[in-house]
Amino acid sequence: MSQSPPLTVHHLHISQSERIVFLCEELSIPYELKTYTRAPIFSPSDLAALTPQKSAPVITTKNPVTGVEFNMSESGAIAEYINTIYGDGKLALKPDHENYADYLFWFHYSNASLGPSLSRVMLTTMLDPAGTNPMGQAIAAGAHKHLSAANAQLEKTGAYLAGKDFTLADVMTMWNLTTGRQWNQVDFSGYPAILAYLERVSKREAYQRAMEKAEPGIDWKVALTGKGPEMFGPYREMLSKMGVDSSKL
Ligand SMILES: N[C@@H](CCC(=O)N[C@@H](CS)C(=O)NCC(=O)O)C(=O)O
Repeated sequence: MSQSPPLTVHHLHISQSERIVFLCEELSIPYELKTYTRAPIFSPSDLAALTPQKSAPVITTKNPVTGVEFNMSESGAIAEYINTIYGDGKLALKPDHENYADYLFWFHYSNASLGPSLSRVMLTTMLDPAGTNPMGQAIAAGAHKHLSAANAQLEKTGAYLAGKDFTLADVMTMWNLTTGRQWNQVDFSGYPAILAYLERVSKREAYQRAMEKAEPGIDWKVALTGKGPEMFGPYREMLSKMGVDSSKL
């Protein structure tokens, strides 16, 4: 679309909104980036005021048909919106592509299965730090199941989640497998195809630009390793107040 309305991306540090910065860099579209610091865990009030969800990411843009300005949350919806309205659909496989089903599956898998399985690990870290509760063990096994599925798919494609083409599925999933690990300390050493994939995607200039812009305060390359990044500092402090010694996790 040649006359696309101006686009503002609201990014909360150490959050899945880095996906949207990555997407804009991949598409090489103009956007204004506004960044926010967690307060200390949840959204600060100015970000929370933008949508009823109070979450990140958010975009502010104008309806291209009516010209009315609006805010939108939910990263998967935002990714599809930007890719369609600003990116001419470049990062979506079309229905006549042989990997269309894979594309849809892995695009949705990120927020529907993989992400929630890792978030549940975050919760059991708080509730069952020793890992002795059978429910906690089932949750850890669930995360392993989803990571194994992603690992198997990447072993098969040797490239990206939907095959040889880089797509929105990869834009969505990178956060789960990198910075998102500041919220769950899952070791990826047993998933070699995922680690190779992280190296592959991180070599994309758009990813590097996005991480420099979105997270200038962190060494993002640590998140490409098996051990992964350190726990998010304010989260560690919160755990400590709850009596959880995160150094033992
Ligand atoms: N499913 C939503 C989840 C949004 C979400 O929970 N974002 C987190 C950051 S990872 C957030 O904004 N947390 C701060 C808060 O909820 O106050 C999406 O994909 O955008």
